[in-house]
Amino acid sequence: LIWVSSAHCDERLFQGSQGQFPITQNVTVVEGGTANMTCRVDYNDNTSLQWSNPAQQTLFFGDKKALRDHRIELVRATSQELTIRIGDVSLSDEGLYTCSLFTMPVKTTKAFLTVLGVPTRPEITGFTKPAMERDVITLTCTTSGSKPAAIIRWFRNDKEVQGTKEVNATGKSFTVRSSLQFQVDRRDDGVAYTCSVEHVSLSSPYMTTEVLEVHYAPHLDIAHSQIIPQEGQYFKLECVSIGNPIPEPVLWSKDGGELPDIERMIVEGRELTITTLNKTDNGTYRCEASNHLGTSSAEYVLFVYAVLNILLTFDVSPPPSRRISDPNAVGPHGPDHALIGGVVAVVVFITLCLIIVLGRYLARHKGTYLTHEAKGAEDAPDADTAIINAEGNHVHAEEKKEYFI
Ligand SMILES: *[C@@H]1O[C@H](CO)[C@@H](O)[C@H](O)[C@H]1NC(C)=O
Ligand SMILES: *[C@@H]1O[C@H](CO)[C@@H](O)[C@H](O)[C@H]1NC(C)=O
Ligand SMILES: CC(=O)N[C@H]1CO[C@H](CO)[C@@H](O)[C@@H]1O
Repeated sequence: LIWVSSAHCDERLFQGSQGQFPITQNVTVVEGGTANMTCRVDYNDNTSLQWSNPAQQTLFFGDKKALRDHRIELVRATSQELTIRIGDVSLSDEGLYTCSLFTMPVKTTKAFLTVLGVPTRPEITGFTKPAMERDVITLTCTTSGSKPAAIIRWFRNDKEVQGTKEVNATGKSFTVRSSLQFQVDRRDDGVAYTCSVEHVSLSSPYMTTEVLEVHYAPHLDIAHSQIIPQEGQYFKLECVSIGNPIPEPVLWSKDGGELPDIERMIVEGRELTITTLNKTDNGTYRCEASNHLGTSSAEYVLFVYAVLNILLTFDVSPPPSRRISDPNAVGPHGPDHALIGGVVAVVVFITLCLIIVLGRYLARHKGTYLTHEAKGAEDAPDADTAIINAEGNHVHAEEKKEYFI
């Protein structure tokens, strides 16, 4: 600064602009933008300034335009400054520009014009829609026109994953590719893959997202409405299926054959409903479904418990809310009175047998039940039947225990 002011003060002492070099600055501009190139001298006695391009062609000599290029305009031409403007800059405009001060000898200073190539929006290729499970696919994200080379990042949903990078120079700019190769499985179905392009010329990254669709063979499961299906209850099996495309229809069968054609059994889509369970319903139920990739099935072994219901009704009589039952459960539908009579007879017999068994079981734990055991033993008409029933229904005896607690 001291030197500058003294130069101004001692104009006469200073022999013109001899010894001075013009001052310039490097310029960076985004492709398509406008570059202002400024050249200054601190002291000048009307010596001309000149800008020339990297090809050494003169652009402006003082305020005189030398090159016929409509993109290049004069901004300011004074004895101390020559500023020009280059519009619609292209990558080929990049290079060393020279500002010359025509003293004797000529003094020159160079300024580098950097032109940034803007990357194109990323494109994702290699998507097969839909992909089949176990297919190996390669997703490639491509962006071209960047200078310097853009950075590509991949995200699986929101989690970053590493791709394989490849950079190729095309002319003065770069084509950048990044590939992801993987074997797809059903967990990739519906997953979003995002390619993000970052570059110095972009204020926020460019992003492209593709959602993967994966087709896979069905997988079936059977859900049931009751943990302990009891005679007379409403019972529902649902064939729960996953698969893409959704496997449909669902086919039901029982013990390897067709479902019995009875009113109590209703098939509606993936649901099999038995309105009133009967001992004759026990067996292996199977549902089967397929899509174009395969077939799957699931099985449910139904054992209809008759005794548990009786125990709860006759022996323990817990409040209805404590009974194991589905809220949707429908109670036994009133069969005719003769039938009820028969059932009651059977029920009473089984109950008596069970009282013996349960009495024995409970007697080991609680003394108060000894009376029941004695009474039951007396009333038992047939010891063998009692034992057979006892063994057959051991499970229910344990179930019963739960209701006592
Ligand atoms: C201008 O750019 C050129 C080429 O990139 C470099 O060599 C030089 O140091 C830069 N000058 C300044 C002042 O930054
Ligand atoms: C169960 O089915 C059999 C034969 O279909 C029938 O005789 C019996 O009464 C049914 N039992 C109940 C509890 O509905
Ligand atoms: C088809 C089937 O599983 N039937 C069974 C029903 O339950 C009785 C016992 O109560 C078995 O003996 C059957 O085999």
